[in-house]
Amino acid sequence: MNASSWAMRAWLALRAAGYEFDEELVDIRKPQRFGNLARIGKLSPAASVPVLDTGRTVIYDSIAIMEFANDVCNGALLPTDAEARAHARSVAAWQHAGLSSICHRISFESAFYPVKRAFSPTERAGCERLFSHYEALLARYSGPFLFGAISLADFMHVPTVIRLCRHGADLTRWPRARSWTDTLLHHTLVVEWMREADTLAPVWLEDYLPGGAWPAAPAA
Ligand SMILES: N[C@@H](CCC(=O)N[C@@H](CS)C(=O)NCC(=O)O)C(=O)O
Repeated sequence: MNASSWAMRAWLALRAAGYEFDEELVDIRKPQRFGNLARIGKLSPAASVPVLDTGRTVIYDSIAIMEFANDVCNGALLPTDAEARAHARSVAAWQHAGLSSICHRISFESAFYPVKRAFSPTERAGCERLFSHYEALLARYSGPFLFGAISLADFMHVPTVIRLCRHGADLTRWPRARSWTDTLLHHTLVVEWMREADTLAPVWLEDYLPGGAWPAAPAA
């Protein structure tokens, strides 16, 4: 729960859809990661988490699980207008297909570190690009979520918001995005996940600090 942003996204969408499922936590810390993912590989060709087994079908990618969540609640998690829906899917796909390269060393795992480092200039520029985009979406669709009502696009971006906000991202220039991040971070499902994730031992990633030295990190 403090290591897989993909699992969190799928979980948020399924819970928001009211889909009932049993959870099985998979420990993806090394070295047990390899054996545990090999076990997942027996039911899913991707051998990754998250994976949803409906009893009839194994759905093994977060975006497919999220689309399934939207389907089981009759499309309530995407806009009704076809163009807005395609736009929301673009925002979700952007995250899924590569947005994690923005501030990639500020990983989801690092959101749970007791000491945070400051953003580098490149990371600060990445945050600006991202928050300007959120601000524009919130202006276009009038908030309070990216496409008006809460949608898969918001759930897809929750872990990114968490990792950047927990590193003290300054949102003063983007008031709509600031209020959106506040709303998201206080969403009952996000609070439920984070409450448990915050109790777990942090998963240290060596590339968090330049040179990999830990824990002598400067406070952010
Ligand atoms: N595209 C996949 C990515 C899932 C993914 O990368 N999960 C990681 C854990 S956060 C994993 O299980 N990786 C397997 C591995 O490293 O072999 C999805 O969206 O579900």
